[in-house]
Amino acid sequence: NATNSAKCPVMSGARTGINNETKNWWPKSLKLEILSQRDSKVNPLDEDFNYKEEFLKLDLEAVKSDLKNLMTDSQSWWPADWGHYGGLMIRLAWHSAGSYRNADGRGGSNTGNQRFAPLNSWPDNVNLDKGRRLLWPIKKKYGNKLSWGDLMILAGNMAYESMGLKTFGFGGGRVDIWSPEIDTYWGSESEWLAPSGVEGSRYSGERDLENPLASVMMGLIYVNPEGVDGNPDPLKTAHDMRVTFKRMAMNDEETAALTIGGHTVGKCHGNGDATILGESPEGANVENQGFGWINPQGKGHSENTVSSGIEGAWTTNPTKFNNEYLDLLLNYDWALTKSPAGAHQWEPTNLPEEKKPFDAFIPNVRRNPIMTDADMALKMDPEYRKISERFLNDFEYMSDTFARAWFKLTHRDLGPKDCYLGADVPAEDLIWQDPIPKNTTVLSDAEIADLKNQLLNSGLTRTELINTAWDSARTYRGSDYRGGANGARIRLAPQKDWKGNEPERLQKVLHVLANIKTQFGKEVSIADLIVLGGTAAVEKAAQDGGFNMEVPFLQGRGDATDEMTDVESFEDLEPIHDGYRNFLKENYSVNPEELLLDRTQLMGLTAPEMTVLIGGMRVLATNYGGTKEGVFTNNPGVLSNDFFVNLTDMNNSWNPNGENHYNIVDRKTGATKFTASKVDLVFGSNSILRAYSEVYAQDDNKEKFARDFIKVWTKVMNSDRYDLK
Ligand code: HEB
Repeated sequence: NATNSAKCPVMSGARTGINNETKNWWPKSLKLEILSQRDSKVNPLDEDFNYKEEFLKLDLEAVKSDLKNLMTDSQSWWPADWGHYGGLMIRLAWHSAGSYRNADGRGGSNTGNQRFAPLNSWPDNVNLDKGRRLLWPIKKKYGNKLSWGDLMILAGNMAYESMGLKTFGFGGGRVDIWSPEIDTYWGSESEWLAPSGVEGSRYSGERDLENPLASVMMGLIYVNPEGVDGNPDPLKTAHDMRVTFKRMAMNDEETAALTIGGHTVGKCHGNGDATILGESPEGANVENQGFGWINPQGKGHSENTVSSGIEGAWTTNPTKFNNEYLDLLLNYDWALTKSPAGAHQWEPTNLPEEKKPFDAFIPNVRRNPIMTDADMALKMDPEYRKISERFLNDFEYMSDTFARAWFKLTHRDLGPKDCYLGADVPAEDLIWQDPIPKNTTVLSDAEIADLKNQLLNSGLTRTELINTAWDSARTYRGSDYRGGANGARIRLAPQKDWKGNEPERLQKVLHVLANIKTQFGKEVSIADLIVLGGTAAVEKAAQDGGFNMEVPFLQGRGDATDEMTDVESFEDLEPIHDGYRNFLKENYSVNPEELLLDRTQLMGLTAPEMTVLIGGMRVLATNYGGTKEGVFTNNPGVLSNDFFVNLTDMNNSWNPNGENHYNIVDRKTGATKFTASKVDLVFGSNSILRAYSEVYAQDDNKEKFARDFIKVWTKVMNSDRYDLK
């Protein structure tokens, strides 16, 4: 009967739209799940699947030729403008790469994250779902050998090649993720495209954009095409462009080249009412099958397409890579108008009829070209103007600058060149790839043992050796595979002067290492000596703790030079906090334990790994400046599970004593035994971390603790060894 069939079946865990998860009851509980988002259980590929091996089996030339054919193979469900999908494919690639930001290395094209929310449904990504669906037959054909991440970028490249640009090259190697990223902060506004000034706005002061954000609004890739907060003013837009492109380490020339080269092809879409488009892909009904923004007007596509709301092409021949964009922009006058969708755009007032582009679908009808406020910025802003004029007068220079900037944009987050795959990888080394010279020396076991002895007997303390190794390795981030111990850039500016690296101690250690290097009979890199020093010291600390364990050492690191180092873009890698050494450069509005979590996620460690690493680092007395917080042991410098034993001991009480400072007090005697920071105590207060701490405090797990610590230490030291992977 009706009542019965309407009854809700029991399905507890799978119910959507219910807002009472633990996080909602207790918003302060730590977001530990960012450390397990890449769990193998969400990955449908075989456990031993290796993308690198698969990609190398790919017939890249065949894919490229299929992609070129696809460009002009117009499909009835989403016909191509002027019979060429190039513009759409380039915008797809650009938006896939353009979410990258240099501050934390997150975003970008290296994960294929555009398949998932929120990016698949960002207002700025409107109708890119069509682009990915057009690529599906190619993805289906080449399967595991070609990731979505690689396919989207390669499609952009082939679009350019088929329209006449000689691209700079292509490196494969982007490994797809299988669930949305939950570690990336995209801003705290709760409204799409919220203007500045609203609750949670990313702007403060005189238009200071919150770090690490690299776009001006929630749901945009960079700047608002209609002007700051939708108010046209090319000079103000120029400011926003400069700031946002800088956030991904692009200078003025690169920014101008990218925008010019980008808008040399394709068009904007706004021939209709933008307010009546359907839901975005993530919010749409099942029958839409992941398609969003269904357009109920006219054909719903072709000449009725509505995407950004701006309408028109920038150039006379929008399927050709040429210099028409700058000819039109600089040599003619432009006035502010509105598109059929009501969006602000600029149109020429004195352009001869024959320079107007044809309609993308209706034969023999010419339309006014358009410029967005961002395009006008390249004409009105004095700095951009100089660059634009140089490009107008030297198309070859413009093409080369663009090709290089496009390569940087699309490969910025792929890591060092060791990570690039395929026959189209350009031979030239580029400074933003953080090049490291190859080290071809091979040291024998005896030579390594000899060096270890020298390091341990050099007069340096265990702590000095361990901290130097740790500091050189901790800059590693799995978001864009930058940083790490290889290259020994800790010797160079800007790293040698970072407060967190304790410059004085660092110089002292480097001096001793340099002497060992000079006196050693064979070529050995400082990068290897730094890591070997830490490794030897950890091994000694383990032995003193009664654990006869070897700490593995992988040789072969090279030493980079100043000429190979892009100082400015390295500044973003400065550790302004490091929970592993109980270090905070300043007091931040974010909790120290949240900062630890963020760093841990970037380093690619799990929550149990974070736990054992903290416990080990504390008893090894590695705190910044030699402070005593969290050093819950009477034998500092000796590897033991004392941190966990004392943390979980109910004979102690934990008393706040100033900001981020606690006393560990003996309940019976009232004596203060140890002191602690919030980072230390969270391992006893957070219920999940406490569960891990208990594992390492257990009497039967003393040896497991030492083993696990050594394993994670080794993982951190080698996380950037792409030359071996
Ligand atoms: Fe861009 C399109 C904006 C940059 C490339 N763009 C577009 C549009 C807009 C824009 C609004 C329209 C969309 C539709 O469809 O509607 N952009 C912009 C801005 C910026 C840019 C604001 C910043 C400045 N782009 C850019 C870059 C690139 C590009 C960088 C590359 C390189 N775009 C592009 C293309 C297109 C566009 C290709 C076309 C698409 C089609 O055709 O579909």
